[in-house]
Amino acid sequence: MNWIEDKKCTAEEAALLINDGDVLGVSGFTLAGYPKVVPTALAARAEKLHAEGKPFQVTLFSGASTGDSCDGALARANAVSFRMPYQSNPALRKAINSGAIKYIDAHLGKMGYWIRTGALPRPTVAIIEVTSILPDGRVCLSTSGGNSVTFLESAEKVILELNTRFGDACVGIHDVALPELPPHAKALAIDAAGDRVGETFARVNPNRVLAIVEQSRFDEVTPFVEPDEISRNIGERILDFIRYEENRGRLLKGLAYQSGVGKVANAVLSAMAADDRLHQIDLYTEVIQEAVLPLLKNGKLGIASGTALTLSESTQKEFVANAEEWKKHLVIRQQEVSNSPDVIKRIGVISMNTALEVDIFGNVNSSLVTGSAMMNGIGGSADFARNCLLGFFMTPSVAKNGTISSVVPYVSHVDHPDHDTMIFVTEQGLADLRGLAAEDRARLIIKNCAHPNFKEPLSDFLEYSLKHAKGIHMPLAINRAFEMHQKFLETGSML
Ligand code: 0RQ
Repeated sequence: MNWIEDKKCTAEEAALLINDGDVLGVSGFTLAGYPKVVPTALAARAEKLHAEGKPFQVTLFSGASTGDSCDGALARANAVSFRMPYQSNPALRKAINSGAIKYIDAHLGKMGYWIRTGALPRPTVAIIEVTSILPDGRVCLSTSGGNSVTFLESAEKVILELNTRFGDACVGIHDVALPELPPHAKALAIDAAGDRVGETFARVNPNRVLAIVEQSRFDEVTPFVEPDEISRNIGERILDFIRYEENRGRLLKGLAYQSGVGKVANAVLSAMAADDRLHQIDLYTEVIQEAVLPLLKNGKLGIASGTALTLSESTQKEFVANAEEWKKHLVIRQQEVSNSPDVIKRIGVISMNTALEVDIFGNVNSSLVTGSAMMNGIGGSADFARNCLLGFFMTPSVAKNGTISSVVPYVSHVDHPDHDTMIFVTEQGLADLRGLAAEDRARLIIKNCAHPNFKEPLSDFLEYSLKHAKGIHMPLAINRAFEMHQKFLETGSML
């Protein structure tokens, strides 16, 4: 019998190989390509041990968010002590915000690099979803690249989940390569979204593979929601602006696009697919999400390069049926490459990310509600925002039925400082902040982006700050900077 057959076992048997205090490195990125049965079995094991009064918790590293059968199951079982670097699962989020799980939100392009350079511990156990295993140790990763190669190379023990649901659909989609490490690392030769520099398969040392667990499950991704009117409005404003810049000769042709996660980001791509004046585009992005498909089906997609193929279940079935055709347009990379500052800069990317709130001076908060409650995390948004050629941050002007203004005097947490932001867009309008000093930025953001219900308190704050701030270079009166947030905390509304 070859080693592959030899190592096949059940999820429960594989879970027994994991010990209290282990550092797990799991595949998966924005609900694509994560292990689906071993984490659930591990959660059951943790619950049993807890019932016997025994401790059992692990550190959980991933590419980004994983599905409920991983992040959710482990969080509900109180089996995670520490999580990194991005999540979106409600049970996990609740545990993070209650203090039960320690969490570090990190730039997604840096996570693997930190492990490879020793800033973070190497995983003791890697649990990686693959769609095929070859006798020589080559494996085909499934629907995401994430940090899987880093985990496969650095973990002492490897557990493979062999997902048979995708057949050969993922073979040929991956470009498996990692950047060289300093000093004197050579640049990756990726100058266009479709350039390939690596191999189709990842590699694992068979001696370190302790278990292979078969399963046949699609990624648990919620169905695609058609964009609402506000999201469509924001998408159209971005497209209008891009066209305006191109007509003025201020925007180079041939740039690739990056689009963040969420319903607004989806709407922008949908608007692009429906726009007759938009010709073929490439994406050099992080998450290749459902909204990319209309572009593909309309013949408008050149190449979409990313680190995750995040599709609803019905679209995953379509992918399997049409894989040979779709794969001509898709490349999945490791996240150190999809989010590489060097590559993003050289390709030239138009970046579009979502904010929870923006302030009148140009800072952006994408992750922490009222500065303390974690939503998902910064994700890869800063990898792109700082290194793109043209960058948009978009948000509806109000949240929670109009009771919260997304434009505030000062953000309650800074993910993207004013040095890294360029253009803000809400359904009210667009503010091009490039080349504007602080007071001018503030006036433009209030005028163009704030909801009419909040223009007055924002202007009032600015005028007060211009009189009372210590320095007028940045007219920020600290004593009133969080007045709107404070009102929300006290009354449940900023109105
Ligand atoms: O909550 O669902 O309970 O109503 O936040 O907001 O408007 O549904 O928007 O789905 O586009 O998500 C920033 C979270 C936006 C996301 C964020 C509430 C609002 C709602 C979601 P409800 P919407 P979206 C690539 C790039 C960071 C990472 C990133 C995100 C919920 O896009 O996580 O961009 N981005 N990565 O009601 C309180 C405010 C609020 C607010 C909105 N000011 N205060 N609640 N909400 N504004 C991907 C990766 O890196 C992996």
